[in-house]
Formats: sequence, C-alpha cells, structure tokens
Amino acid sequence: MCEKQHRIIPDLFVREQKAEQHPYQKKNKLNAPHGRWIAQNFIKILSALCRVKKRHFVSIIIPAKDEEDTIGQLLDDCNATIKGMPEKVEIIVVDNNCVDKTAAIAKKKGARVVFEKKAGKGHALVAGFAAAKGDVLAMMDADYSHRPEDLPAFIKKLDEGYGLVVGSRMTGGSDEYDVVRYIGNHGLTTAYRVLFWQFKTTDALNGFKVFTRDVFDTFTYHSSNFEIEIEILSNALKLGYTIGEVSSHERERAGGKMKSFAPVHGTKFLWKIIQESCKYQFGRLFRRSYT
Ligand SMILES: Nc1nc2c(ncn2[C@@H]2O[C@H](COP(=O)(O)OP(=O)(O)OP(=O)(O)O)[C@@H](O)[C@H]2O)c(=O)[nH]1
Ligand SMILES: [Mg+2]
Repeated sequence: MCEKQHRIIPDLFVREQKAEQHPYQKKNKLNAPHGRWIAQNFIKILSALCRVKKRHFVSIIIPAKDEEDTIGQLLDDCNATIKGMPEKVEIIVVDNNCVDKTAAIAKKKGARVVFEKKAGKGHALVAGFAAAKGDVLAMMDADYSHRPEDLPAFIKKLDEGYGLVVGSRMTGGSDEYDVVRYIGNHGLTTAYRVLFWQFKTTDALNGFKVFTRDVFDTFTYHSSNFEIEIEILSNALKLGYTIGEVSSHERERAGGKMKSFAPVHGTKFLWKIIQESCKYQFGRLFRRSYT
C-alpha cells in the first residue's frame, strides 16, 4: 500500500513539474486572471448577452393609397425617430395601385416599397407584414396623423410583457374627431370591450399598433379593409397575449383625401367585432386551437 502511494505521489509530482515546464506556461499564466475575471463576472456577462439578444428588429409598415402630400413628411419624422432608437428598424410602404408619386417619394426617403394589387387597407397591411423581416411589427397611417416619435414608448410597453400595444386616442386625444367619429369610436370600442371582455382597452380602432410577429405569422387574415384592426387584436388575444396601451395623439390628416367612410366602415367594424369575439370566446370555452 505504501509502495502504491509512493508510486502515485511521485507520478503526480512529475506531471506537475512537467506542466510547469510546458512551453505554453507563460501564456497560461497570462490567461489565468482572465479566466478568474470571467468566472467572477459570469452573471453580469450572461445578462449583458441576454440584453443584446433582446434588441428588436422593428418593421414599420405604412399602408398608403395616394398619399403623396403626406408620405414624405411622415418618413422624415420616422427617419429622425429611428436615429435615436437602439433597435434595428426598417420601413415598408405598401402602395395600393397609387396613381400619384407616393412610391417614388417613399423610395427617395429610404423606405422599401411593396406593391399590392388587391385594394383595401387590410390587403395592404397583410402584404406589408409578409414582406417584413422584423420580430416586431409596427403599423401606422400614411396621412401624418400618427406620431412616429411615440414609437419608443410602444416598444417599451411591449417589453413590459404585452403582445400587442395600441395607441389610445382616448387618453392622447384626436384632432380628427367630429361627432360621428367620436361616438362611432366610443360605441365600437365599447362593443369590443364587452364582447371580448377586455375592459382595459380604451381605443380598439386606432391604426397605430405595435405587436410581436407571431400575431401575424400564426393566422390567415381575412379582412380586406379597415376592419383588420379588430382581426389583429383578436388574434393577439387568441395567442393569450395581454393588450397594452400607450397614450398617443392623433393629428388631423396633413393633406390628401380621407379613404374611410364612417357609416360603411363603422358597420364593417361592428360585424367584425361580433364575428371575431364569437370565435375568440367559443375557442376559450372549448379550449380549441384557433389557427
Ligand atoms: N395601401 C392602401 N392603404 C390604404 C387604403 N385605404 C386606406 N389606406 C391607408 O390607410 C390609412 C388610413 O386611411 P385614412 O383615409 O387616413 O382613414 P382614416 O384615418 O379613418 O381617415 P382620415 O385620417 O380622417 O382621412 C392611410 O394611410 C391610407 O392611405 C387602401 O386601399 N390601400
Ligand atoms: Mg387617417
């Protein structure tokens, strides 16, 4: 036994001695403090890596139907906002058979232009979402009524754990409201709140929304026009997301012509709210997959 010990100990001793004489010894000695530093700061390094991973790629999708009067101004503001954002951002303008210079101006301002033949804001948005590369999708109108400066607040809210964030004109105010639009938006939002059981949402209809990519990728979209606003909200809820809101002021359109007509689009909104809320509530009841 003693002999065995004797054999092992010198063996180890010799190996240690050999290690000391190794030609890379100097290099190892230099690396050792680095290794210790990495071990000591492991948690900090890990959380820094997580933060880097969390940096979003945001795609801004702007549906535009003959908006040459306003698209340039909007894209200037978008570009100014993007400069101060830590996220990677791309801008996509969806041209829907425009007969003016919308596409040319958008390209000149650095946006990617996607052409969609099927008429309607819904079809335009779907084409834009499909072309987007980001993990976060942001949609805003081309008429300069939405403020790109609010975008960082939307992203911040999204990072708080919301799957979709809407800009609320209830808290932010709107310069576009006349009596019909005010009552219409209140009435339809109330219908949405009651039928979807979403009492925290104060503005369901605003076209300024930011959401995670899966809200688009998981579903097939059927809305051809403005009522897509409701389909997007409904699909986010079907994925189990909580809808968040940030206060956002709506300016009056800065030029061009209004594309919506309250009685027609209001009715389509109401029908969509009824349809989608039934699907959502029955799905919840019977725990079936919505996709
Ligand atoms: N690509 C595309 N965009 C559309 C279409 N209809 C509306 N839009 C865009 O959708 C956004 C909202 O349309 P608006 O006409 O501003 O509708 P609104 O906000 O209800 O009305 P106002 O702002 O008061 O004019 C704008 O950017 C339009 O250019 C369409 O058929 N195709
Ligand atoms: Mg508008």
